[in-house]
Amino acid sequence: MESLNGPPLADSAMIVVMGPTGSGKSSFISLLSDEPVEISHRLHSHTISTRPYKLRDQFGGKNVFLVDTPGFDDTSRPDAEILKEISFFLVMLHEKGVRLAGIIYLHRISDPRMSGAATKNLRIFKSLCGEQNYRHVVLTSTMWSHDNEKKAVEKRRLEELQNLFWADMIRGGCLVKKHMGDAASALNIVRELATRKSLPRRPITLAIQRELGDEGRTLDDTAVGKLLAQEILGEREKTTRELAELQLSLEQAEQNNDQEAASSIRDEQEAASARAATRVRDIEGLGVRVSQLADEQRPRYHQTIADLLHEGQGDGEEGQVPPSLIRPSQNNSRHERKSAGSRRRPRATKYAVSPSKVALLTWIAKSYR
Ligand SMILES: Nc1nc2c(ncn2[C@@H]2O[C@H](COP(=O)(O)OP(=O)(O)OP(=O)(O)O)[C@@H](O)[C@H]2O)c(=O)[nH]1
Ligand SMILES: [Mg+2]
Repeated sequence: MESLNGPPLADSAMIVVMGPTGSGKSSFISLLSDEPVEISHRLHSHTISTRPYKLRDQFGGKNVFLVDTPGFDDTSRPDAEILKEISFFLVMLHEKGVRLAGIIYLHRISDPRMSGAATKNLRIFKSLCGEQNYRHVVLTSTMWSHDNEKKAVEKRRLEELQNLFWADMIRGGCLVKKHMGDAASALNIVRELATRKSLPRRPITLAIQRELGDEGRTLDDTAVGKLLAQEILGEREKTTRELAELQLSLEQAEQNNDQEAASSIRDEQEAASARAATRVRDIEGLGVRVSQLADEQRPRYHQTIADLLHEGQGDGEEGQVPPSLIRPSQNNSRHERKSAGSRRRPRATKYAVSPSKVALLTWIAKSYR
């Protein structure tokens, strides 16, 4: 393992925040961090959205970072891409000996039933985490109503979650907590994992960190990779059935000489074929080791770091980012245009770097050269 120089991580702990899209991960983090957190802001897929945020409070003299992650089943990005991004980040933390204090898994209690997306996110989370780490997980319900009648329904929903969907995880040691939407409630949940008393003596090793990092497996040979490949295959079979049905409809429309219907069916066929092809590529893309993942992820880290610096998300501390990592992107024309006519020194010449984020991302991007 490398020594912890550069970012102030030697005496820090990370808590990863996971959960379906829209479960309130970024909002939860924003209650406890002074750094700007993107909430419901669609990040371009060429930047990374697994990002650490330093909390304003310390716990037993330790800095604590909450790591925001994208949810699976995001309509704008394939699950395989999201898994690669999260896995790489987690494995890098492990390789560098950064202490992981636990995981907060969020679930929207206002949802009337356990949707396909919620079930998928939970399954993926369990495989990525591994049962041996359940005692470092806080299952957290979010978005509780203030109305008493609705709250009573939500309480029954929580009981059902505990008795059914979360039962095995609770047996394995997961804690269950309610997040009431305010900072005090969020802090209470973080405290469960971050206080000196509750910090595990040795850093936790998640299943994905062991399999991909320590055992050097390819992502498709990890528990979570296998699970995701199965999910993608299931979706592909659905698309294949859809294509067969569309073909029958097309033949029918042609027999009836209905040109308009035939043309719209052909469009649907084209879209479905493209979806099927993407799924094949997603499965093939999972056959990577961590060094290949690093090659894939590094350009996106460079892009994110450049974006953060240009957006001025630094907290005013002077740069620790090697200039080699600040690669002006092709999309930086907006910034370049802005600074071209200005007398002010362009930001990129004197970095206002947030050590808690930019330096950490830089540090991760430098791995596996
Ligand atoms: N009522 C209520 N709304 C919330 C709460 N937390 C978040 N929201 C809202 O729910 C929406 C989604 O919240 P986010 O924090 O962006 O959720 P996320 O899990 O980060 O979503 P992704 O980044 O898309 O995966 C936003 O409109 C928030 O304002 C909460 O505790 N109560
Ligand atoms: Mg978010």
